[in-house]
Amino acid sequence: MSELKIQRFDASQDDFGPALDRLLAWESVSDDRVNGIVDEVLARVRTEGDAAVVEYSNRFDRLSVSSMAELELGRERLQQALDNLPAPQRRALEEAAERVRRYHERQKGESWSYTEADGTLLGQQVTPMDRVGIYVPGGKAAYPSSVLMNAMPAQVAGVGEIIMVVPTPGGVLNELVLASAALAGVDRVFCIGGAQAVAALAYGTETVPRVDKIVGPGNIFVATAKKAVFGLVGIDMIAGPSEILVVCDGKTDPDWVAMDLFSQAEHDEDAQSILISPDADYLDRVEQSMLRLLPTMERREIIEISLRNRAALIKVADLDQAAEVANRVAPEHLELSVEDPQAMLAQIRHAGAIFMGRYTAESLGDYCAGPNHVLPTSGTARFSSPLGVYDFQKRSSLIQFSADGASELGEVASILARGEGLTAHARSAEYRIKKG
Ligand code: HSO
Ligand code: ZN
Repeated sequence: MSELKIQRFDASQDDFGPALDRLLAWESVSDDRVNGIVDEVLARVRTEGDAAVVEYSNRFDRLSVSSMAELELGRERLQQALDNLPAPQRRALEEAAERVRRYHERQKGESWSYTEADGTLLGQQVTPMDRVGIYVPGGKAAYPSSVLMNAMPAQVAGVGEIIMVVPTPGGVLNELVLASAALAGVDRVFCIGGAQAVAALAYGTETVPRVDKIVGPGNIFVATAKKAVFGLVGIDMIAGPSEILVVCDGKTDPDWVAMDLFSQAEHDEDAQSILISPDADYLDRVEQSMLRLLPTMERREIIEISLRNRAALIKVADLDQAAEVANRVAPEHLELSVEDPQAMLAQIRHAGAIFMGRYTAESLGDYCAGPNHVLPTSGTARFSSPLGVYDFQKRSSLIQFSADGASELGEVASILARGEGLTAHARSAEYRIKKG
């Protein structure tokens, strides 16, 4: 364990740019074998419906069911899971759900309109989606907190029906996942997973209703299937491994920062943890903390591989340069572990979530602060945002002309339409121009 060496960089060195690019490089794997399997699964579920889903579930999840009905759990079963939770767990889950709900209520987009002087009304009508599907992974990445984070924004948006799919390898149900689904307003649960679950949601089967959008993380088969059905249905994002970037002025307890870095590293071997500081001694102290704390960690094997392969300690000249580097990384999670995080915030442009000040551990955000923990990864925070209520709402434009308005604007439309050679457009506008 003691030979664990974490990569070091100095932002003032000439080759820092390319070195940082190499550190951040992430190949989203998608090979021909996976594509072939997914294509076949999608095609069979599309044509054979329930029968194919049942067959794949029996094969991949080692089940022996004969109908889709056996793979469905209703609201009562979810409520039962919630009712049977130990009281402290139930209270914690309820508090988290309440905080997540309150935060997301603020994101609700509202319809708007305005009326022009001639009585013309223009606006935008916001409506929720009718039905969405939430994919919840099984096995080691079955996070009840992710059920809340994916379903609650849909519920707050007013989505008509929320369908959850979750694989149950060997038939084992995760009671906390079911309890979270009850709290987050999930309507129906199907114990199916993989590409066959994505296909069932996208195409619909005799039993699984077809949805308008599919959200939630999954393995490479799920991600490949989501990409393939995109267009027929909406999807959220294709998430890469988790990342954390901590900027520290050198005054936070090194054990705290070490554990914050571990908290992402323990997610999986490909997770990335980066610490940036203007204080080189501080980087040493955090590294010492990591070496000392690592043997005490339950998931030390995963943490060690993640740190060895993808972690970095970066020395910068000052906090201004730290902000520059952070913007280039555009991390999923950014901790500003500094004296005056508000002052530094003005320099931060790209990050999925920004955790401000020494007390703000990322893990609070993962579970219960309120904001969503489904965040853009792999630098995609440059152009995308956390999962939110807006992902489950859509907008329709509203246009209502008065007679005067149609007459006046008809001239403009007519000229532009004739310029495009579209005579029906022109005449349709011209009919409404007042004569004389
Ligand atoms: N940090 C993860 C979310 C999570 N953490 C779930 C614990 N449970 C998202 O990057
Ligand atoms: Zn986490």
